[in-house]
Parts: sequence; structure tokens; C-alpha cells
Amino acid sequence: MNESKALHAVESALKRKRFEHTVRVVETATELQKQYGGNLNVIRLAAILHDYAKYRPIAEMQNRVKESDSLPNNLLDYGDELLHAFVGAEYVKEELQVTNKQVLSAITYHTTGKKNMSKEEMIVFLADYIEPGRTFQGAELAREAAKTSLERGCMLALKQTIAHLVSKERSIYPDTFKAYNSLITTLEKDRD
Ligand code: DGI
Ligand code: FE
Ligand code: FE
Repeated sequence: MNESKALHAVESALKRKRFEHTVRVVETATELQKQYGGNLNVIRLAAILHDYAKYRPIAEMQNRVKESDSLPNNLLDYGDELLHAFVGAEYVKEELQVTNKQVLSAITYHTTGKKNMSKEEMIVFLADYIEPGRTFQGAELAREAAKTSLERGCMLALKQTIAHLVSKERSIYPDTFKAYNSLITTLEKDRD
């Protein structure tokens, strides 16, 4: 799967606004890679495909979770917004024949993050949160932090996502907490 084929596939799968968001995520991720490194091809392909399943019917994705041995079953106990990331990676593998594990993992965890994220996973996760179309206050804070620390940028994105979900009295997926905790530990170690 090359970039131009992947772009065509998402352009057909997404509404225009969502496709434009995707293009900005790819640009932002490319900038982050220039500064922080990581595998550029992995990062760009994952960024292109990260929201591939955004408009798939929720019921269809829930059924996949129910029938799957590989997808975590607890996804059904949390917000439906998580499904497009986890199930999306499976669609990308099956429908677009993407087999690269790093690409599939960056897609899987682009919404929640996870414990001990790789550089590629962090860059896709953060680019999704700080792309220039994100105009809420928290995005600006994370964008500023991202200029000097990839880990701090991701931590702030997670901190604010958790705070936002709490303020709306919505549940928080365990991987989101695990991602936050693991970055806090890394940042604390760097401080000593
Ligand atoms: O798909 P995008 O809109 O580009 O962004 P995204 O994949 O980060 O999805 C954002 C949505 O996911 C937003 O409505 C908040 C929600 N979300 C993020 N983390 C969690 C979460 N929802 C639950 N229930 N738990 C989480 O940990
Ligand atoms: Fe998403
Ligand atoms: Fe996105």
C-alpha cells in the first residue's frame, strides 16, 4: 500500500471535512518526525489511514468486537468513539492489505494512546490532537509543548482529554490512563 493509494482509499471513505483533517494530521506528523525522528513511512501511512473507519456503522463495529478474538472485549463498555481506532486497524489490514505492525498499532491507539508508546505511535497520536484545525484551548497548550518535547505534548493531550471526559461525566478507557501514567513516569525520570 503506497501513500497515494492510501489517500485515494480514505478520500472515498471519508467526508470532505474529515479528509481535510486527515491531510493536516499527515502534515503535522511529518513536521513532528523531522524534529523527533521515527520511521517516516510508517508515520505517514498511519496518519493517512488513522480515521479510515470514522464513518462505519457503530453496530457493524460492535459486532466485530463481539466476534473477534483479537479485539479487546471491554471496548463495548466505553464510548463508541473508540471503535473507529481499534476496529479501523482491522479494516485497514483486511481491506487495504496493510500488514506493517507499527502502522496498524499507531492506528489502533491513535484515540486512547497506550502504555510505553513508540515514537511513531506518539507522533500520530499527538498530530491528531494538535493539527491546525483543532482550535480549542487545550490544543494550543499541547502544540506549544510539542515544540520542545514529544512526551510532554502527548501527556498534555491525554491530561486534557481525561479532564474533558470527566467534565462531561463520560467513561475513560483504561489505555488512556495507562498512557498518561507511563508518560508522567518518563517525564519525572527525565527531570531528575
Ligand atoms: O477521530 P478524531 O475526531 O480525529 O479524534 P480521536 O480519534 O482522538 O477521537 C476523539 C474522540 O474520542 C472524542 O470524542 C473523545 C473520545 N475519547 C478519547 N479518549 C477516550 C475517549 N472516549 C472514551 N470513552 N474514553 C477515552 O479514553
Ligand atoms: Fe480518530
Ligand atoms: Fe483524527
